[in-house]
Amino acid sequence: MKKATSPQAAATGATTEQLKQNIIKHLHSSLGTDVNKASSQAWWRATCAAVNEQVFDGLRNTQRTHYQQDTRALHYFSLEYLMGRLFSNNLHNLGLFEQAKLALAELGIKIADLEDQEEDMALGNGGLGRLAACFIDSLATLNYPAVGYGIHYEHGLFKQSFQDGRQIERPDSWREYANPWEICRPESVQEISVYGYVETVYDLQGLMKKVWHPGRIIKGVPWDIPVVGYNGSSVNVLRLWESRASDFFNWDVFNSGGYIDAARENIEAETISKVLYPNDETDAGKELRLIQQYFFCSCSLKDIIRRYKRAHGDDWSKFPQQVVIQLNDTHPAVAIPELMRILVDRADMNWDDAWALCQQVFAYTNHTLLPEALERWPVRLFEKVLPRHIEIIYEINRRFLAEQVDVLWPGDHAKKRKLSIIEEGDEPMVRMGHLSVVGSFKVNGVAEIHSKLVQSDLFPEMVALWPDKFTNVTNGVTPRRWLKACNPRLSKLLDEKVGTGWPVNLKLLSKLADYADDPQVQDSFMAIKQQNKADLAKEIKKLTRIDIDPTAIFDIQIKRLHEYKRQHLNLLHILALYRRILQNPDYDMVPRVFIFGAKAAPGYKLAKEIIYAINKIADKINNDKRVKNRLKVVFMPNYRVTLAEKLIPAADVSEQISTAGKEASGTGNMKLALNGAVTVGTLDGANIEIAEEVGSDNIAIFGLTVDEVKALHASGYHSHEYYHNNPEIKAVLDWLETDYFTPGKPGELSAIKHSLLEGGDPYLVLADFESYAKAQQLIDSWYRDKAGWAKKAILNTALVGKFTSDRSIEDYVSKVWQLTPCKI
Ligand code: BZD
Repeated sequence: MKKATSPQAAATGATTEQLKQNIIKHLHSSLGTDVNKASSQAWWRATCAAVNEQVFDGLRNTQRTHYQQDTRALHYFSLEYLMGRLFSNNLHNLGLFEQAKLALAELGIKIADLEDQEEDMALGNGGLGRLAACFIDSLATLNYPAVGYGIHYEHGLFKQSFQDGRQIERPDSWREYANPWEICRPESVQEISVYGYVETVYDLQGLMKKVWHPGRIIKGVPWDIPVVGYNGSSVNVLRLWESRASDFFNWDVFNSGGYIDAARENIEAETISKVLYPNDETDAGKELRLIQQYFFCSCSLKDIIRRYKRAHGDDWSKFPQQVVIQLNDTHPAVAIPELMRILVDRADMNWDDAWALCQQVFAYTNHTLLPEALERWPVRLFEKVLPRHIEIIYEINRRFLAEQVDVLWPGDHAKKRKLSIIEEGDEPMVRMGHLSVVGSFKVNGVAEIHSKLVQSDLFPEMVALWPDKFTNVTNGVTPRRWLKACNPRLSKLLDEKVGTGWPVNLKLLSKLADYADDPQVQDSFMAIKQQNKADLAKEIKKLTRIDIDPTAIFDIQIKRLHEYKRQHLNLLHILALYRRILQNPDYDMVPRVFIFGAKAAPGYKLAKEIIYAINKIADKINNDKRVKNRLKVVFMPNYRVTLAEKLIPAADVSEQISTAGKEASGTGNMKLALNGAVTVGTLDGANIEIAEEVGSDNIAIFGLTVDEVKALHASGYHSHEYYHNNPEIKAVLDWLETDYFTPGKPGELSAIKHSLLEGGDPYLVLADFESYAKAQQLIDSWYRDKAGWAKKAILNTALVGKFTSDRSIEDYVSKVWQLTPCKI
């Protein structure tokens, strides 16, 4: 008998059937294979091609609508976009995931196997790059006209593996066999110049003009990646520039007989977009990095101006109405003098008008207070690479000091020295932060406390000059990727309990709080967590050969490896637990698995030593029978977006333990809480706002506050005192110097102890140890109460609706960008 079908089910059935036909069509016509012999790669590519039919429809519609309505648009300038995989994300956002799963199942293919065919698009280091990816998702979902601009790196962030516990880096080749989501746009190629010299000439009226004679010309080839908004909204574009040798320049050299030289120039030009710098939070200071920054800024500005001129010709008056550019940290700050150059040298605009225009176009987001991460470029290097731009920067600075600084603080030379865009010294430097503040109409930090510190500690005088320029936009994460797609079990429960609107209205999750005491909902919620943990345990076994107990507490710290993030604080506490177990075989603790995921910058020695120590200690603990499974330590290799998507749904405890004042915001903290993990955290970055939302019963806060950190440093911090006064600290640090964890090789793990004692413990690990251990004890006691824990976990998911990147984007729109949504 035929079953009655609802109209909805019938529509789903029709799409499923159509998808099936399209996949087969693409197997034949795009992949040149057929259902009987297609590899998983071929199935994946054919499915991508079928999905792209819809993606490109949306893209065309969006671009046509924006063009016809001549919309004001945001241009997000970022050196990094940490996109991860796009397959399931695009299917979810198009509302096609279930149908695709069914269509493939009917063809005998498991969708999960196809997902694994895709390499991560890892064009970023960490939080800053992932934030850019979340923001472009939200911009498309909220129908804001926006383009993301960046670099089409041939190699993204290195792949990490371990050899005898030490980090090994291998190149990442994410598009070795072509990436199905990107489209090359040869019709929109740009050319940019570097090196050379500047000539001063006078025109017929006797007016002085500067003419830059470049030493080299480089071609920028744009690759477009469609950014699919959720549920039938816009499809925006991420435009990434690839560098090539300019045809024009090559021919010149070629004709003068320099074929080999031409080939070398080719290679040099192509080097620009070859590789992502793997340093987070340190200034690379390398010539190639400056050229990367300039290359993508110049290409992007020319692209924006080309599009503007198509609608407005040479009338620049509407430019600030139509164009806003957000600088993702200072990395693209060279766009400011570049726009000045285009306006003054090329468009013959007078300086004042050009500067007024610039200051209406740029806005700057600061992501760090760490001194070593604040970008500064040697003036010498600027003169060599961008001789005209350094002149422009000098002029911006001269006017700024004369017209702003000297007016507010007449004759105050100390102020001038402090505020100057050029830092004096043996090696004069360009301060990119200063340049960004001076050239922008808004400056924001990324969490309340961080924005306050940007104003009080980093740019207090700039605040005095322009009090309204400074603002806060707390970070957020896209709930489409970080809940709906990565945690389908929890998503289904949420659909049932709060309705299906939550992916675009995350505050709806607060309805779940009504069920926090409901035993049935508690059971369902924790059963889901348990299933996710079982899945992760299998993955861990597959990747590391380590067996873990899926009923233990899963305690997760995932982020770049950095002293200020204090993975070594976590490690010292693990050592303390291990020691307690050895000293007291009956030591009573809820079994816990500590899971790490982190890449260290290849040149960051101590970070690599910390990885090594964690691996060595893990090895010992995991194989020690006396531990009786109370403790396991796992370091997952090659942490990246795709791994985060597997770890986050399975976390019970989220480690957010940076020294107060050091982590600008954090975004992993938001993802973990959203998926029902309880945070152990300091009052730093967005942890503070998470604590405000979830309440003090549902988060374990510990450690010194920002003010206490400052006071301790001011009064003189002596880490030795903590070492001598706390026997547990002393014992675990001394342990590191023995050969207990590295048989026959004493001292192999002593770098950590050394940095904490002789090194002065700059991030106050020892000062926070005791308080941290207490917070962990609290977690242990909370977890013993099953219903109590379930309630905390549920409330974490229910109460973090604030941290959707949709809210961040709406904040930027109202405080900075002033955009109007454009429905497609
Ligand atoms: O930016 C991070 C901060 O450390 C986090 O606190 C914050 O949540 C995120 C997003 O705002 N900063 C970075 O990730 N920085 C880098 O990756 C980086 C990359 C290159 C050069 C300097 C820093």
